[in-house]
Amino acid sequence: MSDIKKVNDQISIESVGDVALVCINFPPVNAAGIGVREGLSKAIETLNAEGRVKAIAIYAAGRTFVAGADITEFDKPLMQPSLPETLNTIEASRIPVICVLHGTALGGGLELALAAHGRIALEGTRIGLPEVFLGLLPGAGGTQRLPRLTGMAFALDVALSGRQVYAKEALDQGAIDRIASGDPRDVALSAAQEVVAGTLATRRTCDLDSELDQAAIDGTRAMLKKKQAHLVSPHLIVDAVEQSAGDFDAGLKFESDSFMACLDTPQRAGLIHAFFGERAVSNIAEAKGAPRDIAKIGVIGGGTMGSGIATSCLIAGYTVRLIEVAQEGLDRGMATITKNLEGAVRRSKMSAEARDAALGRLHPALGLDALADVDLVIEAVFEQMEVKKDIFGKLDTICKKGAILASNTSYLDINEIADCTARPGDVIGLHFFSPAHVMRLLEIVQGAKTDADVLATGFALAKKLKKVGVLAQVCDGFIGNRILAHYSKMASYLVLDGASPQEVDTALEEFGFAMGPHKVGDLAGLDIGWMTRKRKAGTRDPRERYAGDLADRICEQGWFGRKTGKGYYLYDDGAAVPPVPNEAVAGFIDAIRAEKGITPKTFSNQEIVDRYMTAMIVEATRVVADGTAKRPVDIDMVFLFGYGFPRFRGGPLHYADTIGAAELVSRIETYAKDDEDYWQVPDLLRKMAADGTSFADLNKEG
Ligand code: T1G
Repeated sequence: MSDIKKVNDQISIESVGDVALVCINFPPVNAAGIGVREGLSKAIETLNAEGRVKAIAIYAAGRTFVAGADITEFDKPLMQPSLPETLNTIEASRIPVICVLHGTALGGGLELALAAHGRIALEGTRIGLPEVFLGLLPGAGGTQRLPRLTGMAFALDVALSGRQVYAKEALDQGAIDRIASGDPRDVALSAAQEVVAGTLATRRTCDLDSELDQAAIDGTRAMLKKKQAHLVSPHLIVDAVEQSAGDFDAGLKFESDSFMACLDTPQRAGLIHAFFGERAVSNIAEAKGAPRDIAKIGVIGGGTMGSGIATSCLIAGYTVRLIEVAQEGLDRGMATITKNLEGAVRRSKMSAEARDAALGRLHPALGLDALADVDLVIEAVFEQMEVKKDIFGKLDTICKKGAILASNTSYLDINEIADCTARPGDVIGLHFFSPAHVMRLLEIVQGAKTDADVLATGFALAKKLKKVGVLAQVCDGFIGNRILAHYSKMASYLVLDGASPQEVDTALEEFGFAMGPHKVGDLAGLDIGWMTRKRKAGTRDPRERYAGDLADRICEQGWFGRKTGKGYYLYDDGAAVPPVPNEAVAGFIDAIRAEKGITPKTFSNQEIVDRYMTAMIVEATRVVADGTAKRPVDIDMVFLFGYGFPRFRGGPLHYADTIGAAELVSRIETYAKDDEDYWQVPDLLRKMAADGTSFADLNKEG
């Protein structure tokens, strides 16, 4: 016989004999919002005051146990009880309290479980402390309680990596006490009854000791100094875990103070913007239509892009037909896909069985006729309009009615391609980023005649491929490459005007980029840009300052970067040593400056960052203003997921808000004194400066 009583909209108590089951029900992920916190506190206080039951089990309804604090509350005033207070109430309960976990018990959700006197996880449960992804540290006892159960080394690994830990590992490490199967409520009932029967031991985590593991602490500090010096929260996580070796309450206080310090950092704002932005970009009307059914995908082109796209589709479970024009190319593509899948197994991204199944769904073929029965074609051949138009003209007659015809072009006009078919409504741009089976960005390019369900299918495909789909309108370079084409000139201008390539790279790496633009160019191959410049030579605007002098001179030596051992830097074949500047480049720079009568200036790191970032922001503003991108947040996500923009900065336009439109306008006007053609204030930015509005305001307007 059970009696269910609602504490509030999120929390209910079910009394069954001498145990009580507390159910959390706050869709979609049972985030620990104010209602959950109030309800849990009240439930525990009431049950202790009544003293009727001998054990309490907390579980959650829906898809997952508590997935963390309610991130939407972070920009609002703190509402009591805080999560730490709620968890301390649970831990102090006279009646033993256990938690039953399922789905993803993350952040505050895991901390809730750690504050209980015992933990049971259903099979398939994952636990984790992803606060570090948000520029935070566990702020509700995680840094104090987890080490008491598992030791410092595991606690540091989990809190700093933010990774999700499967139940088996969590059990082995002592973070949970048992793995069970069944419905969360039924497992909660039987576990509570076991507590009463004495067959399931319980103890307060705060009563345990956390043994100082100095080696783990010191080793972690050394790693962070090298890899994450510019981030705030990881270092505080180590400090807090170290404090767990001391007095529990003092440790909680240290953790709380550290958490509040992180809450105010621009890094936290940037990372939270990234978290919600990743979801917002596909949460748009264009993505909501009913998608077409896709099961078989044809990929045309077995080169780097085509193989990467095919790999991504295979990993997602699709059947893939790989098309090439010659057997050699087809064999090369098949070999690349096989290697990509082996890599996925090696990185534990897929099992060996899944790899074999994927290879079983891969069907190579010569010629386009093999595409008659596919649901979607993704063309990934050479970036030449004539080649693409010829292919799409043939696909139009070969492919079945309703098949979607997509081009992976990185900048060509989708409308021109669509118009060489009798079915422009079925044509769309799906711009993947190399390596396509690793990079998460997918620019979904809407042609003027692309059907609504085709667009929706693009977003559904992105989700299935675990990619971040961003809507882009047709223009040269769409969103990312159009903006890149503008600000990459700034890196060249800075070098011609006085900085060295390595000074530009160092300044931008200190800003947070993993690699500066010259190292990126060397990695990608300088010949790619060289070919583009030569292709565009005839149409280049004579008024514009040419940015390719130095790169052309380097390429004319046959130096294309890492693949030739020489570029802006020198590369020691296979050696793990960092690249050293190519001294010959300095000679080219001096010669070009002399030819152009340039007196070199000195640029501080900040000046380099300011000019480079302002150039990026200028073109990004234009891309928002002309509607190529739907909102500023869409551009931010393009740069986080496709261009290695430092995630803690939130993206170029989130970063722009930390400077402000008025200051940006003033900077551009100052720079324009040296080059008024390159430096022009976008009308939208001037309006924002006049109105005192931000890109965040534009995001809200949608
Ligand atoms: N708070 C508020 N909303 C959240 C949320 C959260 N913690 N997590 C997810 N959502 C929303 C999300 O925005 C989306 O909304 C919907 O739920 C489905 O999410 C004190 C301070 C749990 C693995 O960082 O990793 O605890 O778009 O699309 O792919 O120490 O959500 O539908 O309107 O991602 O199945 C720590 C973040 C917080 C976990 C599910 N926790 N969430 O993935 O669904 S800080 C996290 C996730 C903290 C304490 C600290 C994932 C997921 P909408 P979704 P999913």
